[in-house]
Amino acid sequence: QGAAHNASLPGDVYANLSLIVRPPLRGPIRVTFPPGLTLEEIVRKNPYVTAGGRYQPPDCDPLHRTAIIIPHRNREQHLRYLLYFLHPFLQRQQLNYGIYIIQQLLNVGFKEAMKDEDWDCMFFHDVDLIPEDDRNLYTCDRFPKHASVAMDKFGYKLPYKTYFGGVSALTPEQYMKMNGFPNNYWGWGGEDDDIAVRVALSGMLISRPSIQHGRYRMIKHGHDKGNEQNPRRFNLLAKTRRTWRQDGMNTLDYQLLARDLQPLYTNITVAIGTEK
Ligand code: BGN
Repeated sequence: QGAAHNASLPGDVYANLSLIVRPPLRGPIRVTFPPGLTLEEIVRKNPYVTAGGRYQPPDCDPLHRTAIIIPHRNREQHLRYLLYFLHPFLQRQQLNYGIYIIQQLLNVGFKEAMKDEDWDCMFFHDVDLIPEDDRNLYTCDRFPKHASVAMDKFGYKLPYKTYFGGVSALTPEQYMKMNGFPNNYWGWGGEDDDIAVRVALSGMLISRPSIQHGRYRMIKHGHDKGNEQNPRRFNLLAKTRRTWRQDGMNTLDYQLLARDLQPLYTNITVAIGTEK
C-alpha cells in the first residue's frame, strides 16, 4: 500500500503488491441491530454515497456495476437496518452500485434501474435479510445466482433444493432470457419458486455461493398486514410452464408516478392496476 513510485518496480513486486492491496473485505460480519438507528446516522457514516443511493469507489475503476432492487412496503425499520449494513458492505466490495426501492413488481425495479445505468448485475433483495459475510460478492455469475443459501431461519442451510427466495442475482441478459419475473403474483409466497422454474424452463442452471459465504440473518417480524398468503399460488405455479412466455417483461404495464432520489436510495412509485 502507498507505493509512490511503482512505475519502476519489477513485475514480481507488482504481483506481490496486488496481494497486499486487495479489497478491504473482512469476512464474517457481526450483525446486531442498534436501537434508535436513524437514516441521518447512516448518511453520516457513508459520506461517498450520492443522491439516489449511488456509489463509485473514489480511488479505483470498478469492474462491476450492480443494482440492488428491494421490494418494500411499510417496513421502514427493516429498510433502515438493511441500508445500515448494505452500504458499507457494497463499498468494501468496491462496486459501482445503486440501491432501488420498489413498492410492487420486481420487473418494474429492473426496468427503472436500467434507465439510470448499464448495470451488469441486478440483485433482488428481500428487505429483512442482512448478509453476514462480505466474501459473498454482489456480482453476477454465468448462471442466475441464488445468494441467500444459508439463512438463520432455516438453520443456515437450504430449506429445499430448488429454493430461490431471499436474495438472487441475474445479469440483464439472463433476466431477459427468462422473460423477467412473473407479474401476476399478489401477496406472499410462490413467486420465488416460479422464478426458479423459469430459470430451468429457459435452459439455465442455478449458481450459488458456498454455505460459508452465503449466510444471512433475518430481521424478526410478526405477520405482515396487507401481505397475506396468496391462495392462488399453487395454481399459478402449476401453470408456469405454459405461461412464462406470455407473462413477464414482454407484458409489463405500469405508469411511473415518482422517482424520488433519497440520500440512501432511489424510491420508485408506480401504478399497476389490481389483481385480475
Ligand atoms: C415456500 C414458498 C416460498 C417461500 C418458501 C420459504 C409457496 C408456493 C407453493 C408451494 N412457496 O413454500 O415462496 O419462499 O416456502 O418460506 O408457497
